[in-house]
Amino acid sequence: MQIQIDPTRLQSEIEMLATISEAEPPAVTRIVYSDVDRRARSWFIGLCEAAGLHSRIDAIGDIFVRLEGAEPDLPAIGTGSHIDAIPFAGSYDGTVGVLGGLEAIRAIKESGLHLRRSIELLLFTAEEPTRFGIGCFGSRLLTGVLDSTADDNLRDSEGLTLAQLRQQAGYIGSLESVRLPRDYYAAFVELHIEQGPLLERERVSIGIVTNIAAPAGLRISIEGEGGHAGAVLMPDRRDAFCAAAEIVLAVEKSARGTGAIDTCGTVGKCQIHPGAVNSIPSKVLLEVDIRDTDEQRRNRVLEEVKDACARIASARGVIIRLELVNADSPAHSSAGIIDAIVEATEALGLSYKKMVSRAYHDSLFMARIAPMSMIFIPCRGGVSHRPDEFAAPEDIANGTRVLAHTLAHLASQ
Ligand code: HGY
Ligand code: MN
Ligand code: MN
Ligand code: MN
Repeated sequence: MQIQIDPTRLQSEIEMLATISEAEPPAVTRIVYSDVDRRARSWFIGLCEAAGLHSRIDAIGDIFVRLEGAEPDLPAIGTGSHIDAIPFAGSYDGTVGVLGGLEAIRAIKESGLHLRRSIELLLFTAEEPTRFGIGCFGSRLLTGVLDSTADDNLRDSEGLTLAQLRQQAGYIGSLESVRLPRDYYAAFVELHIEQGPLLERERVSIGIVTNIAAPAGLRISIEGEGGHAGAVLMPDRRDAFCAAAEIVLAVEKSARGTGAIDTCGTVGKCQIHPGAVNSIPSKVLLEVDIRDTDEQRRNRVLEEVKDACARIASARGVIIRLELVNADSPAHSSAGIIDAIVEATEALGLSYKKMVSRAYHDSLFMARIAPMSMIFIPCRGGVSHRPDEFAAPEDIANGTRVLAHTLAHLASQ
């Protein structure tokens, strides 16, 4: 089954998409429901239309691009990823899966292959947590992990709700209409850069994901007592930022202390109030990301952080409040999908390794409604979420070929 992708076309589209950004190249900033996000989406729909592919958009902006099969009522084979990017990210996280997915579908269409099942590319409205503090809110709504209360509960840093933002972006309709039925897809396969160093280090072309680590998000607010940096003497202080600093180190200590390399703890966001150099911090807000391939081990870290906060609060006389934003279960790939990817990879004469994904992806949630796996390609130095993120054109082409052959194989069944 020979399917010819067009690597030059694909590469130029990846480079073009990278220019639709709020940040100066090579950095990419593209937050969901921002103007650049909207521009990127309409540019993408233009590509689909130019390829003669119909698309539909749901009530939060997820874009579905379908290549009809001979039996359109059968559950389709799904693929997809995201184009939203955290501030000062790179050009490849998510976009390889969206544009590689489009290239795979175009190549299958151009090959003249008539397949039983439809193949559907899904551009998830957002995968990154930047806007609402929770990752994958699109795929959570698509799979019922979040329900329609998200319309008012998800609120960004300016206090705008999901309902307001999606309507401003022109996405109307009820949130209930977003949820996909359980048998909507017969399989879901996502192409993504590894966001880790293993494939490059071991000179392996393709990663086949066996399981996706489970993320948990905490919001921790610390309330102390502010005051003049010169007037309030050290013994009289209840400095919220010093308490926060102890919490940050407690997160690191607990994540390092599980004895497992798969446990990660990060405090990636910190807001200090009032934020003046000569004023003692009275309030601090921390956002914490704790993840692990083992759910129990990850939950133990959550408990240890909670205990540390209680200790720090009483020792320092500050008030510490914890809000659990999310604590998701890990996802396991389906053996059948892994086999299909292995078969396509071997048929293309490429090397591969089975591996864990420590980054989370929309596939973490799609696994709840369809058998899933992921195809990884190497990224230079394992770097991601940085402007110097890089995937070689040959690796992107290899990943797209494997995806195309895997989708065609699954759609013929
Ligand atoms: O954080 C993650 O794992 C994903 O890149 N959003
Ligand atoms: Mn990312
Ligand atoms: Mn991603
Ligand atoms: Mn087979």
